[in-house]
Amino acid sequence: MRAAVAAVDLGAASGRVMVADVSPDGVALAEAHRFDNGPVRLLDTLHWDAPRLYAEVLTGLRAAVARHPDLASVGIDSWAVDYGLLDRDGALLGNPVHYRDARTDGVMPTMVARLGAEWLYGTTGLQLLPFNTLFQLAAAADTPAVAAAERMLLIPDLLSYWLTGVAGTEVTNASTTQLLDVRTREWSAALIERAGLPARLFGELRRPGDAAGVVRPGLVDAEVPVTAVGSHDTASAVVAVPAQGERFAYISCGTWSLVGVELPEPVLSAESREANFTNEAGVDGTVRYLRNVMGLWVLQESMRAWGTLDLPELLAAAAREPALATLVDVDDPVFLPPGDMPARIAAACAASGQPVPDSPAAFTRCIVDSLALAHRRAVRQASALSGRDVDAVHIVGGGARNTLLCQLTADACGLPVVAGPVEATALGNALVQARALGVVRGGLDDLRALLRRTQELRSYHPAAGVEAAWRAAEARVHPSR
Ligand code: ADP
Ligand code: LRH
Repeated sequence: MRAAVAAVDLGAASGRVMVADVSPDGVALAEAHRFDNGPVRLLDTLHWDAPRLYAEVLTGLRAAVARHPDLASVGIDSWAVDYGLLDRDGALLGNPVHYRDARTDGVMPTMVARLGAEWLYGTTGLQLLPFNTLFQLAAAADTPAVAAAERMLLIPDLLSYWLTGVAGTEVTNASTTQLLDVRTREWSAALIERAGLPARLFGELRRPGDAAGVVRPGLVDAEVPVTAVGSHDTASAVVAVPAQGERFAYISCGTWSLVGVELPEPVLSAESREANFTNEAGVDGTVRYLRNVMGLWVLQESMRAWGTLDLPELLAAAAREPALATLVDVDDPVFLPPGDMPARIAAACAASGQPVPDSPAAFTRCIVDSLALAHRRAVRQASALSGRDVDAVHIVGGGARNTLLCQLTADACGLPVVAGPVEATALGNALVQARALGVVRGGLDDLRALLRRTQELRSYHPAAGVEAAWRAAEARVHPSR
């Protein structure tokens, strides 16, 4: 038995519609359509262009159906936390706001003080990020849009609604809102009430593998069902980490680096809260225990400032620069909003008494070294806080193509790194659909074994004798810890 399924995967920087040909022997992935994504500023607010994203998804699905008239299913995933509000007629109340918009400035501390940091962590298990949906909705609570809204749909659910006319909320992405109960995986009515949010916004939850409607007649040349997948991109990416056994850490490495381990139960200790680790809902009831590391965003945004387009050339030049010459804390919130990253890096270097990088290659080396260092910290903390031993680090996503970052991450962690698949998110999305169709069977171990058989992976081994240099580097960036 085999089937072709379409995986719609929207990242913060680019989106794609991939077609996966899945059978019990393996999975072959082909691109039907790829398009840019990014913020659009309207007056003072940073938005996503949701109608354009929908149009791009349709273009991709039409191309997929043209190649596979028997397309068996579609699944949609995207970045987390952002949402559209629908009125009582199902109309969108304004273009969704981008999570990097400044409307949440100052909201998180106020809300956390009101709710209590311990209670909030004990209820949701989530790391504090200023853009969590809880804080976005709190920032918008007094707007006419919220007053008129009947339903909040996260981005993949919004696109799914436009395709099918059926509204639903998929649970892995719902877990990133900081409004879900970490134990029951249902909306936390107590939290929604204490946060002063309207309960009507939070509708029925779907699980990965659930049926989610059928693409409306006339949109594509076939009757294609939509299947709920791990609609949080990181949930789908973790499904496709080609690890064997459980002693692994993963880095889903793209705009963000999501660094952690997969667990059967959440970790809700005070130490975990203080280290700002999150317990997001994974596929098959797993817990994605991880922390957000600022990721390749810093490099993407620096390249925008330089007007540089050739990433491989820039990385090759960075590889020739001296190692660990300048280091910044990439997780400093100063790097979160869009803007002049090289200027912010230069300011951070000057403030810490380091030489300021003097070329794009030197800046890039600083970013990649600093990111590898942040990977080391997060991998080690995830392991220590969860008690899960880690023998290898898997890097999936676009960052798996960055050979310099992969090698430096192996060196920094003192562990072998397995890089790939680059399109892990689309693969995880597709495999969950294929399993719902009965084309493949089993748990995550079985899906991962299938990927190991068919995906090209590359291994990096830590260089000998570099631990002291990375330990010293960590002490430079985090002197007190
Ligand atoms: P997202 O889903 O967050 O948009 P991706 O997983 O698509 O991110 O990864 C995008 C990142 O992959 C880019 O920021 C870039 O740094 C990296 N990348 C893409 N192509 C290459 C390449 N040829 N060499 C090295 N890195 C690459
Ligand atoms: C990665 C991601 C991440 C979230 C962020 C908003 O694309 O989904 O897991 O924290 O976007």
